[in-house]
Amino acid sequence: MIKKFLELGYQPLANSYLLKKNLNKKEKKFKLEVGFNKNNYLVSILKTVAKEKMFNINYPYKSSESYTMRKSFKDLSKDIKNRFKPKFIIEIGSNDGAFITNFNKGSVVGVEPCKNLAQITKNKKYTTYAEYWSQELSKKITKRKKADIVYSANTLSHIENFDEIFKAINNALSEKGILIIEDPSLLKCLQNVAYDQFYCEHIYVFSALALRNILVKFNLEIFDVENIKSHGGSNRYFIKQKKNNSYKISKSVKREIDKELKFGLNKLSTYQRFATKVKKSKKKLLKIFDNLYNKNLRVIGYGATAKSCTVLNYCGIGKNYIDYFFDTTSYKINKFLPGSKILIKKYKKLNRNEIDFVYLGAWNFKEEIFKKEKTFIKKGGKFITHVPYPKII
Ligand code: JHZ
Repeated sequence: MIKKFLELGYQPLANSYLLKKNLNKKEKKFKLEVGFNKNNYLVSILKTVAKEKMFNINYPYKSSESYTMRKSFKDLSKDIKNRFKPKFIIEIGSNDGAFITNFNKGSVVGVEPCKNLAQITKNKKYTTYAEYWSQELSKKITKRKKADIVYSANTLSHIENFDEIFKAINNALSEKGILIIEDPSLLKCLQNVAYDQFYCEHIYVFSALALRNILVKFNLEIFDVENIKSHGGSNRYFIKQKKNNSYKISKSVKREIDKELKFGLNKLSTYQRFATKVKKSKKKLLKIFDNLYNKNLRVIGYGATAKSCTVLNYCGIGKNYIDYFFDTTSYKINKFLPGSKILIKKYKKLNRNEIDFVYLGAWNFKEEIFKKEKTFIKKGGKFITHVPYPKII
């Protein structure tokens, strides 16, 4: 039984950046509502959008755009090589290759339905299937050899059909093969009041509790979990087939689940409290923007993220408050954020003579951004964030 606990208004598709010529066209919007399943503790958005509308020939998000993520994938690749010594790896959602390019070409295969991204790794001669992950594809890829590791970062939370995903994974895994997935942590999302983790692409925000329940049906179990910093706090789950006795269940699994239970991720009331905090967060953020507007201060945004789409449209923040966004991603530059229609400009170092305040759309990369913008900060430039509560820093 799914209980709705959060309403985030009518939202456009988060990664559907607008061309100037389309600014006056009516955008397709959907009702963004989030619910809690009392039976398996899964948190999901209530209305989903067809995958073809989101992940197609022109996906604008590139994992390699930040140093933090490049380093995270590189470090993980080293760990995987040392700990598991895999001969064959499949990545589901290989994006622009931030993970697979750390391995030898013959030992890894990428699956990436967004054709513009798949082409990037194809050009580097990495075997890449520009298709959606499915049982059929899994059989095709593993016809000759099964995978020692199936890896997927920030992708399984984007796929609606668990049956198809996990049956395909079970087919792909070798006898001792394992699945490693990482996605934003629901616990962190709630602790940070990071309601912008909810948008069309994030069908689910997983807890270890919910994931454990879902995996049971597929004879899969979590044997290790790591809390990692990516995307404001994620979990990296190491998962094996039940019949695979090569790995002991680490204490980390119980520790994580106990933490989640202590916080109340198994109770609807926890989510209702979160929803109240979200409403307060909106009020507080608008107050900050109002104040800056009244003082005629120059405010821009940093990182035209998918997450920003939720915040800007839920709070009603537009060109009235933010002059433009800076972003490094070529696909986004000179386009406009969906809904709010704020222009995205090609990134250049923040200049204190031109800018007073900067809204952190990419708050999850705060450390990386602050390092880059040392001079701006030294000269009195300030940032605005809504995480964990709206404030100026
Ligand atoms: P970032 C996307 O979400 C969509 P977004 C997707 N659904 C998902 O799950 C996550 O990624 C993984 C820019 N930037 O990573 C680059 C700068 O301009 O928070 C990106 O456009 N300068 C698949 O969009 C954006 O910010 C910088 O210095 O919420 C970051 O997007 C840095 C560090 C980033 O994901």
